[in-house]
Amino acid sequence: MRLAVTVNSCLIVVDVQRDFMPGGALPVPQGDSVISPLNSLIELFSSKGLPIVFTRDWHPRDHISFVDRGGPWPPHCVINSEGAEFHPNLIIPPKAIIVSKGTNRDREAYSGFQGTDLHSILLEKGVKRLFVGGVATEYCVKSTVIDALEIGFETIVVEEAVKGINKRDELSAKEEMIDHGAILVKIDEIKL
Ligand code: VGL
Ligand code: ZN
Repeated sequence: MRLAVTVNSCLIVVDVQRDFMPGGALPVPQGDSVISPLNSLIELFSSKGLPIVFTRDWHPRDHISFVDRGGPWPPHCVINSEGAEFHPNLIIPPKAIIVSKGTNRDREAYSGFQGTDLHSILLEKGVKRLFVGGVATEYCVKSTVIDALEIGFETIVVEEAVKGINKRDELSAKEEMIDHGAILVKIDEIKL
């Protein structure tokens, strides 16, 4: 399947932050493998003047998802910490749109749409088609993709640009996204 980057396309880069990369607080094994394909997409969208959204996990230090509050995760992506920074090799163009999520101490937010302005930002820009990459496939990527599909965006997941924490969960997440209407493509299937 060949898919075009149309004038109403937007690239969504999910949570490519230090804490989700090898050596971070909540690492995705080989999570940094997404950076090079993402940078290619970022340069492509940039050169076409198309919008690029970078979501980031952005938690208060006493966030509900952290183990000390009975949540499943070690502390990660604490607001303004080094671990919350985008990976240093990720290209962040000057016009990048940054969307912070999980900012409410009492609410978990895996999806980039949850408790953010992402939907209205995309509407305002006339976006119809989303290309998505980032981490983790079975958490924030999956939730963002399913929310996007439920809103009605055409949603394309770029295989080389996503990575999961756990192989089996990643596989079922991909099936779940496809069941909701997502299109999975390899990066060289994207028509320039
Ligand atoms: C994520 C676990 C906890 C993610 C965020 O970005 O997929 N996973 N917080
Ligand atoms: Zn988190």
